[in-house]
Amino acid sequence: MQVNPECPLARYGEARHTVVMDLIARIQARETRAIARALTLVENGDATFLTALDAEYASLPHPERVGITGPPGSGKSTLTSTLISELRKQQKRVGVVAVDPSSPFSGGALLGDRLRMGEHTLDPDVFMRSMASRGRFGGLAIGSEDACEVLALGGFESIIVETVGVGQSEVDIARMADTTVVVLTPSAGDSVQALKAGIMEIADVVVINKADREGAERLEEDIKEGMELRPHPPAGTPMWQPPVVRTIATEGTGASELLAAITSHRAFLTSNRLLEGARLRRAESRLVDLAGAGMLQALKQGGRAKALFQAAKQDVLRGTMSPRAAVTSLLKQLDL
Ligand SMILES: Nc1nc2c(ncn2[C@@H]2O[C@H](COP(=O)(O)OP(=O)(O)OP(=O)(O)O)[C@@H](O)[C@H]2O)c(=O)[nH]1
Ligand SMILES: [Mg+2]
Repeated sequence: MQVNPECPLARYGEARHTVVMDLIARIQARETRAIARALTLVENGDATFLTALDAEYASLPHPERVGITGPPGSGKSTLTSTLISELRKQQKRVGVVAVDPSSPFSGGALLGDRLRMGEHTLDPDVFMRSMASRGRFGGLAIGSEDACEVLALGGFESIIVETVGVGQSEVDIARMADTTVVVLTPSAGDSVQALKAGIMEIADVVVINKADREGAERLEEDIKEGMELRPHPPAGTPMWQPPVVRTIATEGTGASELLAAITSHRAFLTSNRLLEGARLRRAESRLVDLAGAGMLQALKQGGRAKALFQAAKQDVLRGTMSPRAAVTSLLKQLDL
């Protein structure tokens, strides 16, 4: 392949350019191995690949995105597997990314998810991958968003992002989804914790999984009480009342109800023209994330920004400047 010198990839050299362009073409041809390879490159923040992915941005489809979050072990992966079965009944190709903000390595999670989603591993129209945040500037939210773009390029019509609920990270990832499903279980403490963590604020659909266990009734009452405390949207904005769905993921019970709840939330977004607003917020938070990551990289990588950063650190260390004043001065010197 001839390298066009105008192409932003040219600086990475001809061989690398060819490999990456070939990979992009194979993703578009829906080759599973190419998608897997691309997600490894995304995980490692591979600049050549990300530049090539960015070049496809204008033509990327916008598949529906569902976020599934909740406490560790609440049954998110098992539930995802049942949801995949429902989506497959509608002939949709499904891509799943399970992101684990708590662990720097994804090996264990991957193995576990293979077991839980095992029935789909041979289906060429289902792609599943666990991801960790290692080796990236800007962390998990950026990597997960890039992963979703790879899946969109690979022609998946439905994307599910599973995240463990451990704080800000799952709130970040919830912003990436059109519909966020919060999974709770009747085991003691879950609901209180979830309410405290503000997870209920991001829930479009609430699932009470492990409904075969005692306490589902009480949990539902707690959830409904908690929901009343949610902040109201500005007057005139249509209000969505998150449905509460009971499931037994290990048996597939409640899966079709869950998909129905997700579908009706999507219909609500569409009929009230809210999808565009959600995408605008997503674009904004992505720009903020990337600007932050870019800034960090610039400050650490070298050149003038790094020199100014080093000087600022010395000023703070000597006590001649407060950290805030040092940053203000730094931004001013960088014309920002
Ligand atoms: N009794 C019962 N067990 C369930 C149900 N759903 C899932 N489990 C079990 O709960 C355990 C955890 O399930 P996972 O699907 O891995 O949960 P997870 O939320 O994805 O876990 P992490 O990704 O590690 O946070 C497994 O042993 C499942 O078999 C359910 O409805 N009832
Ligand atoms: Mg899981």
